[in-house]
Amino acid sequence: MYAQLVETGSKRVKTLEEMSPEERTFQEKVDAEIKIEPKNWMPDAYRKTLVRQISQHAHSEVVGMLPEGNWVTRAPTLKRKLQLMAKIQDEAGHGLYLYSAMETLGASRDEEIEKLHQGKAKYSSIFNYPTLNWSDMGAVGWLVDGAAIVNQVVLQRTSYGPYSRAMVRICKEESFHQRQGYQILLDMMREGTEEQKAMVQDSINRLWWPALMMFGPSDEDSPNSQQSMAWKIKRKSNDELRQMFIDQTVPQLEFLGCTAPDPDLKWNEETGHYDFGEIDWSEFYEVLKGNGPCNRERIATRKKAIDEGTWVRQAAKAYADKKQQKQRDAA
Ligand code: FAQ
Repeated sequence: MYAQLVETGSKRVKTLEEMSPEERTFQEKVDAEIKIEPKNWMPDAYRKTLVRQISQHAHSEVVGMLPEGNWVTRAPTLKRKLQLMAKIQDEAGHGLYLYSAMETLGASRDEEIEKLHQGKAKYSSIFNYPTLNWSDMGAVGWLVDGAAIVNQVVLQRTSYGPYSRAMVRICKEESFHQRQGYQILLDMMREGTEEQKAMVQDSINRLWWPALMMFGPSDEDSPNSQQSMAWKIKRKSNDELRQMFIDQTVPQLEFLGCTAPDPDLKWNEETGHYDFGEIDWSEFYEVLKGNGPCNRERIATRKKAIDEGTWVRQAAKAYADKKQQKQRDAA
């Protein structure tokens, strides 16, 4: 079906017959699973969609460091502290790969970051929730990185070459993140006090639904999905990925000895999947509008980091310019 569709610049998709020769060649290439590379011709709307998605993804990685950064100074042991610091540094690296992949499309990193600071660019809704206790570090690793992996494993096959290649390395690192998170929770459930076990359940109660929202609106309410699937930017729909995540996570939840805050969650023998309750989409859209528990704090923190780092960037640039001038003088 998707081989028959191509972009129009609006949310509508058109058939192969409606396309210009350039658009048709592009779509045939995508359908043949040939990667699109930066210098190849591409429809403007394909480029825009990728800049939007990759910049949002990069912003998510960078803003995503903040809820975890909150716990570095309070990690319970040296080993946990080192693991958490390594994980947070990995997220910074993911942000950098992704901004670089976005720049191959001709977009400006500074401009996209400025849009984030002005509240014009989105980042994953999940990072607008607070991290209130140590077991949240476990739940973030297990649920948030777990959800991110389900989405990103599929993105390794996305049609744009630089994005797909960035995903390969990112997925490897996210797997370590997910395991270290799960291990934190397992240790607390196996060796912890009753209070610590209750803490784990509390983290799951708070982060379960926001983790499910990471996959985006239901397919029928997702304005970008149809076109993004036609271009093979997205390879599976929001609802398909959400279901995959639930199916793989519930057995892990049971192994922990915990429960989900969803009375409707149950195995369905007929479909071979877990049924689950209705997501509170009004909460999701409120968070997207900037009204989540931590939206303002997250953006203020990112702005402060950029402002306070200005002198470092200026000094590094002045040094690089000087060095280049010296090389030119010597030549
Ligand atoms: N939060 O039409 P759709 C991580 C927006 S990385 C905020 O379905 P699309 C690692 C969407 O952008 C997590 N906004 O959109 C980590 C669109 O906005 P528009 C990030 C959301 O793009 C772990 C509008 O709603 N991962 O966690 C969300 O086709 C731990 C309509 O939605 C990625 O970004 C949301 N949850 O599908 C780091 C993966 N959902 O058009 C630190 C790449 C939707 O107004 C610590 N992205 N929106 O600009 C994707 O796969 C897709 O962009 C989706 C959304 C699936 C997120």
